[in-house]
Amino acid sequence: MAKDTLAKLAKAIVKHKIKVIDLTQRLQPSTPVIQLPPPFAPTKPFESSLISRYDDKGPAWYWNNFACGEHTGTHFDAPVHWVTGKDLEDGATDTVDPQRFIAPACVIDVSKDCAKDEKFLLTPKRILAWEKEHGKIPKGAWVLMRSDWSKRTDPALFLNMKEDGPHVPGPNADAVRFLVEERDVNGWGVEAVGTDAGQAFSFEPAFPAHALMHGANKFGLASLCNLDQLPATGAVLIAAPLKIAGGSGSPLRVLALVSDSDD
Ligand code: 23J
Ligand code: MN
Repeated sequence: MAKDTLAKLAKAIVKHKIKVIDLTQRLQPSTPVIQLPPPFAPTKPFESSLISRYDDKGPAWYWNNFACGEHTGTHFDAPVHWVTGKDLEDGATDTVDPQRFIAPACVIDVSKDCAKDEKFLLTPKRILAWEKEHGKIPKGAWVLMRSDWSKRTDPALFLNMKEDGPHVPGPNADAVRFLVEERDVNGWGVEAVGTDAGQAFSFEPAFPAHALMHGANKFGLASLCNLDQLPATGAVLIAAPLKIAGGSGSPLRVLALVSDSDD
C-alpha cells in the first residue's frame, strides 16, 4: 500500500501533476530581520563576501562566504529557541525527528482582515469558522496564517515598527493554545518576520507562538511567502532546517507540494 502510494507520487511529480510551490523569500542583505528593543541583543542580517569568481583566487570556480543569524529570512524555529523548550532533547535543529519535516498544511486566509487591521489577531473562533468550511485540522499538520504580509516588499512596511512596537498581525494566546492542546499541530507558520504578533510582548503569556508552541515541542516557520498560491487544505510542506549542532533554528527552503488535478 505505502509502496504503491510512493510510486504513484513519484510518477505524479515527474509528470508535473504535483506542483512544487516555493514558500521561501530570497535571502539577501536587505532581507528584514526582527528588531528587538534594547537591552536585547540584535541578530545579524544576511551578508555575503566573495571568495573567488573565476579569477586569481580561484580560476575555475565561484563561491562566497555567507553569515547571518539562525533566524534570518524564511526560517525554522526549533523548540529550543524558547526557554519553555530548552530541555527538549529532540528540540534542536540537529535532534528534531526528520519525520516531522514533511507534513500536511492547513492555510487560514485572513489576508482581508490584515489589510484592514495591521494588528489583526487570529482567534480560536476564527479557526473554528475555518474548520466549519474546510474540515478539522488534522493532528500533526502545519497551520499557516495567510496575511499577504509578504507582499510588503519595502522592509520598513514589512516590519511596520511604530512607537508602541511593531504593528504586525499574528495569533492571540488562546488561538495558539487551541492549536497546541486541541489540535496537536506540527507547528505554526506565518508570512511576517516572526511567528508572534507584533504586540505579543504584552500578551499573557508573552510571545505565545513561541512560549506555548515550543514548550509543547512544536515548530515555527517565519517569513513565508506565496501562501496565496496554496489551497486551504491538501498541500504537503517540506521544511527541513540545516543540521546545525544545537541550533535554535535556521534559514531554509520551504516547499509546498500541491496537486494539480483531482486524480
Ligand atoms: C528572538 C526574540 C524574540 C522573538 C524572536 C526571536 C523571533 O520572532 C524569532 O525569529 O524566532 S519574537
Ligand atoms: Mn525565529
